[in-house]
Amino acid sequence: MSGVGFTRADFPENFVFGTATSAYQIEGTQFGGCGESHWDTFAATPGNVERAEDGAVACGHYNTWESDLDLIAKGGFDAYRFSMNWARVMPDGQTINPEGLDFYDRLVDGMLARGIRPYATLYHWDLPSALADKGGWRNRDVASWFADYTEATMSRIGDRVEATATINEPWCVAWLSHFIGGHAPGMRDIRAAARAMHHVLLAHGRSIEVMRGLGLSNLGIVTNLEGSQPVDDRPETIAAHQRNHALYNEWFLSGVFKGEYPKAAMEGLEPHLPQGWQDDFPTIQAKVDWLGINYYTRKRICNSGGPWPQIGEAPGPLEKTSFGWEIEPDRLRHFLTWAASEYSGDLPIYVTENGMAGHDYLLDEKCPDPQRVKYLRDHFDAAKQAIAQGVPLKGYFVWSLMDNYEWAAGYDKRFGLVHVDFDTLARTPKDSWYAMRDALTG
Ligand code: PNW
Repeated sequence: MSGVGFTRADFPENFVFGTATSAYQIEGTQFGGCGESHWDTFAATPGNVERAEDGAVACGHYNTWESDLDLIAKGGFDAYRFSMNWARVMPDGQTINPEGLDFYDRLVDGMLARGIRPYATLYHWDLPSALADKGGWRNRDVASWFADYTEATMSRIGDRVEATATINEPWCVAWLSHFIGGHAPGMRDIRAAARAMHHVLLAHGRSIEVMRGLGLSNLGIVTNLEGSQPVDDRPETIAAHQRNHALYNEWFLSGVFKGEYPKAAMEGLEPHLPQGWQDDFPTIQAKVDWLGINYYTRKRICNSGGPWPQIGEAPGPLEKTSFGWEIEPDRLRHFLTWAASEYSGDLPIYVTENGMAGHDYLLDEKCPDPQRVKYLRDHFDAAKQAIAQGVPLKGYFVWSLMDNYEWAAGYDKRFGLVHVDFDTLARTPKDSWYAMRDALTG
């Protein structure tokens, strides 16, 4: 089988095929009166990001959005998942930058003009520095700040978007950023992490309430699920795996859909949760209309021997991407069936991100990326199997439209269907873009 191995006929009618990006990773914060976010300061601190690269220019999408939207339309995609940069909309975290809202307004209209359905994400990690300075996700007030930002943004574009997600990947926002220290603000502090784990869900709930108040519908949240595979069956290995699975995969789904936090994570987090946390569940459980799942890989978990949560990682035997992430397509099928049966029931589910980083380079003005084509073939196949097993999967967004700022890894981890030359900002569709186009327009 060549190409991505499917046609539209292999999926239910009206299945949404899309591609995704996020604001900070592509727009360029030096354009359009964008304010400073904690990612700018994090990137400026040596040791945090490869080559200290930042999103000042990124793909320059702020200026090239029209031709970038053309690439989505010509690729045959039905939908585009994008995010708004909070610091572009509110540079000081409070005052609206009209130029910022105008940009997203044009962008949404540009999608509609091309027949592309807009799937908006409110928070893909660009917290204004002014709010980070006040404690950011550690401060309970973040829920009110996020509610105000939601209101400002959605009262402007909400009438034209197809669907809206509040938070992208709460695990990254809370745990990766405040306990592991891998993303902004780069903290390694259990108390900060516990507070962020709770406040990110409170902010999500408040945001949903605000959007309901505006009369908007089709609202959801995007969680990232990662395979947690114990390296052996020793009790301490299994316990480390259970803590990892609870912190990574269960915490947010359990909060939103069950109004409780998983026991295996509570052991270490409960003493650090903000006072009165139990009373917030009615807000956290605000009804959502769909669930987004980002899936990339699995990790093999061992006991680190260190302090709680004792989560260690061991190298695995599966084929890897250029990020060193193991490729395990069947885990996507597993997570889709698991999320539906344990949490979201009949609610529509979307794969809001899936894709891989490659060492992609141009060769005679082409960009061959056979590993990505196969990756997509195998993961779309897994999605198809999940549907056959009864999962109400309604759409699938490939991460990413184009190579972009891959956070702490900077610019050399290339996830795009379209190659970007970061010196000239020239775009070149990769073989995977052509393969998707052939599948979607064939
Ligand atoms: C997701 N981890 O990030 C994000 O939503 C994207 O912005 C990003 O480009 C994409 O996946 C690829 O990385 C993650 O360390 C970043 O486990 C890091 C992790 C998980 C997801």
